[in-house]
Amino acid sequence: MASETIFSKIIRREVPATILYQDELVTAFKDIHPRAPTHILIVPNVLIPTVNDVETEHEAALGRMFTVARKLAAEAGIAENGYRLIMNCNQHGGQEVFHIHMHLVGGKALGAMLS
Ligand code: IU
Repeated sequence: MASETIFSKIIRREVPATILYQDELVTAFKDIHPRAPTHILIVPNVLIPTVNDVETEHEAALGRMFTVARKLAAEAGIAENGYRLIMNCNQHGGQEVFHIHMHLVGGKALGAMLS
């Protein structure tokens, strides 16, 4: 079984975090080291270490991550100007915490990522 990360403790509210949204499938909280004026992490409550471990049984949580991203982007006032959703996978993708998470980043012009 995969090892828990600090994100499981945040989900269970055992360690402090600024939680912006939580339901039975996902939790969203402010990134502790924001790289933009808005930087939120949206995570499934169940531990999925990397995108390589995603199974069909996770599809409800993965879909909810997008609807929560849309809702939080609107609440943050960044929907119209736009934002970026990022999921890093393993070493080459720059993944540091092995509990999958969607970065919702915005509030400034981010430029082209793949140039
Ligand atoms: P990555 O995609 O695994 O590289 O991103 C991990 C993110 O988790 C990174 O932006 C950290 O700042 C963030 N983070 C956090 O918000 N709270 C924590 O306790 C830890 C990491 I550890």
